Amino acid sequence: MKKLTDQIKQSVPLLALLAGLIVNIQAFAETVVVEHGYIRATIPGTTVSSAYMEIKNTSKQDIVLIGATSKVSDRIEIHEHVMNDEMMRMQQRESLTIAANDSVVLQPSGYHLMIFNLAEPLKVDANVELTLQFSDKKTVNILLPVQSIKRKKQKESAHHHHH
Ligand SMILES: [Cu+2]
Repeated sequence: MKKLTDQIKQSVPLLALLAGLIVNIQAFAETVVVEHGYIRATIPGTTVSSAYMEIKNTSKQDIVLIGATSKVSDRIEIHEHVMNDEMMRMQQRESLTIAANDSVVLQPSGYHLMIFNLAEPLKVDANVELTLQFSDKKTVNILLPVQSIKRKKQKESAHHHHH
């Protein structure tokens, strides 16, 4: 049982790598590299989730992310967290510019893709196809593994035991 769990854990970085490879297949996507991507598993009783990743723009022109689409949801928004009266709040952004030869990180408490109206819960170790929509009708397809925040914590503590 322990070995099986280890294998599942190891498959997560592999899938992130795969997401990167799939991105490279398309023409425009050759200049856009998505790494460390994942989607949060849904909390029981909710129909929302969020996606995180690092988007690298290796081209000499700025690119502008304007949204995302997926079969799992009809409403995905670009969000950011802002400090408001010493409270962290989420707000929608119309777009997210990734400067030439630069990258933007979508991460908890920062930028993220907010996924609403999930028809089915997202379960750990499933994969979700997402199409990133950029200005000028450019798109990049990515495959993101579903991860739970709980698992990440377990991973870290397991790592510490090795030392
Ligand atoms: Cu949000």
